[in-house]
Amino acid sequence: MAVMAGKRAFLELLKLEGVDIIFGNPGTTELPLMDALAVETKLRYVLGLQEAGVMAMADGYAQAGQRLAVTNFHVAPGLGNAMGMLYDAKKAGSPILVTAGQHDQSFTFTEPILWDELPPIARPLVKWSSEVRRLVELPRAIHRAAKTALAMPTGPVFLSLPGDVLTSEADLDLGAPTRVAPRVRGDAEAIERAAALLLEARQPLIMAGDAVAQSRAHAEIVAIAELLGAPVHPESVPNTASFPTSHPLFKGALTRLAPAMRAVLDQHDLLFSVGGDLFTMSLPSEVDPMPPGLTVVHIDSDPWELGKNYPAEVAILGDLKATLKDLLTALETRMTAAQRAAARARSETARAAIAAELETLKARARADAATVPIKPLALMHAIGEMLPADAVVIDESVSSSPGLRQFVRSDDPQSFFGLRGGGIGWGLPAAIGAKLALPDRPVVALIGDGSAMYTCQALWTAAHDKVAVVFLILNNRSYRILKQRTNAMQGFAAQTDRYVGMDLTDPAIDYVGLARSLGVKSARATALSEVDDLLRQALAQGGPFLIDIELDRSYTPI
Ligand SMILES: Cc1ncc(C[n+]2csc(CCOP(=O)(O)OP(=O)(O)O)c2C)c(N)n1
Ligand SMILES: [Mg+2]
Repeated sequence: MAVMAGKRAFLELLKLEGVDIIFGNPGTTELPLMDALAVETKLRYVLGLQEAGVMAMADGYAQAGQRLAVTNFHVAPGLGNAMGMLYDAKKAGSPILVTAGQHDQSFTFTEPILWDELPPIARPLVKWSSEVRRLVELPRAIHRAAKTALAMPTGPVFLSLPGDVLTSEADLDLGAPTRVAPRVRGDAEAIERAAALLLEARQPLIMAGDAVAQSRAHAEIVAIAELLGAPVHPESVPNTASFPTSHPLFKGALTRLAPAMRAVLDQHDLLFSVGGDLFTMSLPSEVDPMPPGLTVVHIDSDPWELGKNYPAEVAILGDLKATLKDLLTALETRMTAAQRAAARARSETARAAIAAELETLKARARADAATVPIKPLALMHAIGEMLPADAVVIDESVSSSPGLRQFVRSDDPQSFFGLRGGGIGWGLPAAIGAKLALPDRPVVALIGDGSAMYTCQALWTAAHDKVAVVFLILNNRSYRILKQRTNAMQGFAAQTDRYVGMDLTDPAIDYVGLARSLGVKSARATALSEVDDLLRQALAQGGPFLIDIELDRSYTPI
């Protein structure tokens, strides 16, 4: 026990929980904390100039580092600004302790400026939302929050910190962290049933979800895919490297539109979802993506996802790595010689089909390699050729994404992070967080021009904190995806060629000037050869760098 002020106790508790960065944007209610930070040597405060960017930086840090991230915001408006990116963090299951300062409790009943109840604002998007009312509760609150954020399924939590809790003093026992041991093995009997079904299937398909990368289960899922001779798609909104993309059974991204998904699934008699969400789609459709009678086997670390939309013949709750290991043993034990032979033949057919598809895609990309303005597919191919093997890609490429997963190697679990929630503006700051978590790896962010503008203030943080991310702005001077989708409606916009609210022109945004004004070096590329030169230069020079890539604007056909 020691007499301590709340502001110091908060920092000590975070350090006990292994935290080394607070991402924040301060106001008067956070001033006690900022005062404590003035004499703090181990915890770093990373300032973001708008809370949405702060939240996404923390998200990138939490996901890439697979560790607890902490944010600190200023009362209701600060938390409000962060909510869109908190939604993305929730969908990605990012372990983040979100905190916000609150007015002194003696003062709140008068409804001071900036005041509102905070826990109800955060509550829909977090696993636990509360307010610390007395300093003596602070240790328990912080430890509970950290444990909860990191326990499976991981996700953000929220604590409101009234000013008087931070300024008062008390004799405190700081307690100690708890970590829930994560390697929970799935039900043994269910694993046997799953193995039997997988071995009976003639055309199994594996859908690899984010939980694979989060549980570091690459070796296990690869062994199972190879044993079954099954092709592997990432889940429909993939935000991690859930399967090594250079593996010959990796079939590339699925389209998030129901008819396309159905066309893929119609070719299979069993869907094995390995931590994959069935399904996150973009638009409603008359067509159900799930063929009737398709057998579903699903393993997930999140019970909510099991049988959420479609019944699973076998549903297993467990850590992916631990459970897949057991499943692999069950498969190997049960597999007959005839099943092995069938799997080998299936594997050869699948590998040949995937290689042919990849070759066709590459040929299309190569054919456009010299075209100006740059075609997105040609750009993705070129980026795939240029990136160093240890690169970490942050993906918010929106309509420019086709080909990305096939062309860009992301073979290890920390090599790729994409937008899970769909709230754009995530990628630019998330890349800064990812680089802070993985300082020894090159981090390259692929960001749509529209998306970049939601959180472009984060460029200043990259400059200020010398975070060497390479930002590639995929600049088609439009919300191209919205044009594509409006055009597909075949309504007035398609007839008149007028797309209201989707052109980022008059004036065109000067991303090079924008980056420079925020202290980030930058240059424009209009041909692939320039992208190549600039990317090499950017990766070599050791600080943040933005390349504004002028892309083809055409949006038809979808
Ligand atoms: C926070 C938020 N606001 C609005 C949208 C709707 N929206 C989805 S994609 C998009 C445009 C993206 O433009 P850009 O980043 O330039 O990518 P492009 O479509 O041109 O490839 C918009 C506005 C969203 N998803 N999230
Ligand atoms: Mg755009």
